[in-house]
Amino acid sequence: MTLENFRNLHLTPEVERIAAVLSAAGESHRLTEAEALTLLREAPLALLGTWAAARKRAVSGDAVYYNRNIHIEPTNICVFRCRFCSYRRPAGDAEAWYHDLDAVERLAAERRGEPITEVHIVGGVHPDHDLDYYCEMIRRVKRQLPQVAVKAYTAVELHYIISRAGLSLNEGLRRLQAAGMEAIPGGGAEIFDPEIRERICPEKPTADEWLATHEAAHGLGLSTNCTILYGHIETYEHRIDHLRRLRELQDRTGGFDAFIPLKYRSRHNEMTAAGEVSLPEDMRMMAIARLYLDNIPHIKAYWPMLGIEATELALSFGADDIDGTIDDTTKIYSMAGAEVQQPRLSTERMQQLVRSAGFSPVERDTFYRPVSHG
Ligand code: V47
Ligand code: SF4
Repeated sequence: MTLENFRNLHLTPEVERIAAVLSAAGESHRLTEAEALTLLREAPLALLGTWAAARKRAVSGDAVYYNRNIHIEPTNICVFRCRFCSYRRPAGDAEAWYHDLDAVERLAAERRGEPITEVHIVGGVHPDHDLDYYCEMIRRVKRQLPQVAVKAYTAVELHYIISRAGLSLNEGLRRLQAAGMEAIPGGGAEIFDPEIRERICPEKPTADEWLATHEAAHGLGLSTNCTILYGHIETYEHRIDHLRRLRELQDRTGGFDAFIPLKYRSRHNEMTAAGEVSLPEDMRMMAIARLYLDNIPHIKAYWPMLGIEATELALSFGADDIDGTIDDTTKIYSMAGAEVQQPRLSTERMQQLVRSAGFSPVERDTFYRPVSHG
């Protein structure tokens, strides 16, 4: 990419300097935090899109990944009270739900014979269960669906369960892995900055605890994802600080498969007054993630949260993954006011979405291996 390409864009002097560095050094220049911050603040959207899309092509070529998955959300009863959460309910509330182990196993059994490759288990952090219960839940899902990969429990749930068991993270994760857990979703990261974290989710495990949980998982060879919850009361500095901590951990372990920028959705929670950021702002975040997180291979545009049209657009801003078919099995975003109220996409619709953005759809499993059903 030469600077010539951007001659007719109005660049601030600092963006122009970064553009010169990037066009001279290309892939070999690693954005500093200060540069990432400047780009997030000042770079024209067209420039961010061009760079991020070029970086995406260098990493995954034409491919955009999707999978066939379902979510199981065993409960929305939770010991924590995150202020951005529209999903949690206190025990006894009319809108609280709880599926015991038999019910979870039935939910899995209903899917027998379907070509799904992943079950994503996530939910509230229930006060009453021990580590054996969570191990048993994984075993029961695997008993019904032996072919799927179980991606289970955020670092927040894991940290809580394992510390209550009085075990080290390593030992607790090892037991869950032995029960059949193969991957860990990226939730619970929110914003690492301690002041913002204290204001939006004061009771949750700290940033260091979240990072330590993923580091221990990487040490055991578990695949994990990472996220940010952006677009509420945080500043651009907080976002870049968050990405820095993820990039540093990834430099040490290489264990993150994908980064998922989660847009804060503002309905029906205590932070409604924060509002929601605009579509261009979502695309800036997507592009900066692709450019700054040069060591995380996949950037996921999570369609139930972004909406289908924004997801298609995100593929021109560095995303190379759109998550899965889901089949109306998650409520986290619909309860927070996302446009998609019954998240379900056919594989044909996913492929069409990817093609109309100019890419080639590739069905993947949890570990980004191509899947063919022939
Ligand atoms: O940690 C909760 C977020 C996360 C809201 O790893 C909200 O593949 C926006 O992490 N507005 C859980 N976001 C979901 C999650 C996830 C989803 C899909 C794929 C993967 C993956 C991980 O949902 C929570 C929190 O950050 N969340 N409330 C809200 N109002
Ligand atoms: Fe509980 Fe998760 Fe909601 Fe926080 S975001 S209150 S941990 S369900």
